[in-house]
Amino acid sequence: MGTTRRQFVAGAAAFSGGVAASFAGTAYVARARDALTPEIVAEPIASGVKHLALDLAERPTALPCFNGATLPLWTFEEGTTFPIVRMKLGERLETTLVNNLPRQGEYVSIHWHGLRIPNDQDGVPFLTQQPIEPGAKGSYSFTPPDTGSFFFHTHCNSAEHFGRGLVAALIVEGDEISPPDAELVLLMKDWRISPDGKFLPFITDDGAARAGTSGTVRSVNGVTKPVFKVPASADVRIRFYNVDPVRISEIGFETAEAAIIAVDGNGQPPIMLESWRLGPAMRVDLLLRTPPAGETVRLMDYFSKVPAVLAEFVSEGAPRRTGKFVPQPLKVSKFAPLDEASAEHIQMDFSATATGEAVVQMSDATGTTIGSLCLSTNTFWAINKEAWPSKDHQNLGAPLAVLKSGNSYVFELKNLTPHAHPIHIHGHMFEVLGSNLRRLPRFRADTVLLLPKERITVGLVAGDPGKWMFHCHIIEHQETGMMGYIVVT
Ligand SMILES: [Cu+2]
Repeated sequence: MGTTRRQFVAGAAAFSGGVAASFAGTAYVARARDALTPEIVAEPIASGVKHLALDLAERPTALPCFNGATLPLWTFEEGTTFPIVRMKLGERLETTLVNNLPRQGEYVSIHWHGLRIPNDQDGVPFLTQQPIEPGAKGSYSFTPPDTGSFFFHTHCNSAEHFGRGLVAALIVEGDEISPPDAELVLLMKDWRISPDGKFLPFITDDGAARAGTSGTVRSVNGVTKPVFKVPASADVRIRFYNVDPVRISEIGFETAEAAIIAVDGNGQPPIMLESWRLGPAMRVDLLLRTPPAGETVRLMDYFSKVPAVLAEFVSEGAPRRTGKFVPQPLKVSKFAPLDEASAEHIQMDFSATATGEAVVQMSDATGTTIGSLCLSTNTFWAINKEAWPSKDHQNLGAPLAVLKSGNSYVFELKNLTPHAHPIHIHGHMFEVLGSNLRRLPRFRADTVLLLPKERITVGLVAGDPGKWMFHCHIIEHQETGMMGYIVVT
């Protein structure tokens, strides 16, 4: 034998489909796709209609992580804090929505994060639809073209909406070649709660002008360090979501073997997991080989100075699998191939505004004035020197770029700030091509974490015509200027 596969991959300078990489100090190995497991494209597995009725309202809720307090959450339905909506590839999603939020002027619209759906269903107030006012109803109808772990949220006053829990998973099934032994959906979200059990302000100038205003209580599925029972010696699929508006995490298991099988819903040649960074809105699907019965595995967040336990998994029952862990890849979605040779290059600079710089200089920042009308009065951030919204809803300003549907583009995302920014594009998936700071595997994503001072190139083939938002998903950054739109004609 001599050389193990892992050593071979790690030692190869360039290896088709995979690279040995260092992820900002944390080594991981990206495996090349096994020649025996070619990519299989996911095809529709069902037809018909999936109905979803959303009733956005304030619902006093005592989550386990609230330590006995009951907080006025805003949720999509009675009885469930984070709905997990499942549908099958090929089904049409028909959503009805009623806005019963308790505040006058609290407009809503639903954005279906990561889904390549027609622009008029994308759920951006004023840009793709009129917002739905309190007491009013709305509807959405589309057939998701891709399988994967997606989610939905509102797109106006989002820092407060995320802060009050208004977020839900949308899972499009049909990507499994063979089913795992079990599946878990984990939604990581912090809460901003005072010691006496009240919500703290969801936005602060001080936070918005820096890395964001952090939560005070951590949770996964509303529980601090939840413990999950899993089958022993089994392959368990974990759909991990970072739905916090602020937190950047770097997840990994302390002991067990696991592989990344999808990023932002996109099936990937499995990458053995050492750790993986997720900014707000980013998702990763993992396949975990659980230990023998009676043993526990801990999912950690290594990003914080002191690694934090996110969740524990306790194995039980008869072993499901023997032999070494060979992660089964997922089926993949169809994408028009990126033509890098002909691609037009477009620069996107992410920077602070003069106001943002000034706030950072202030030591005693006061409360803020982010309105619920989807406009902010403070602009701390800009893309290509334009802060959103520059004027008002009737005058959106120029698009950041005008693309032609079907043509290939390479964006150079340049972070001129000392903070990380998870950059999200609506209605498309980027192909991450490279970074000036680190070696990355090539993968598809709808949200790319741009580290301080980093330059990342991403490719995309322009999709459906329309106005597509392009913004940082640290919600306070988005709401204080780091947002714009791209026109596809
Ligand atoms: Cu940002």
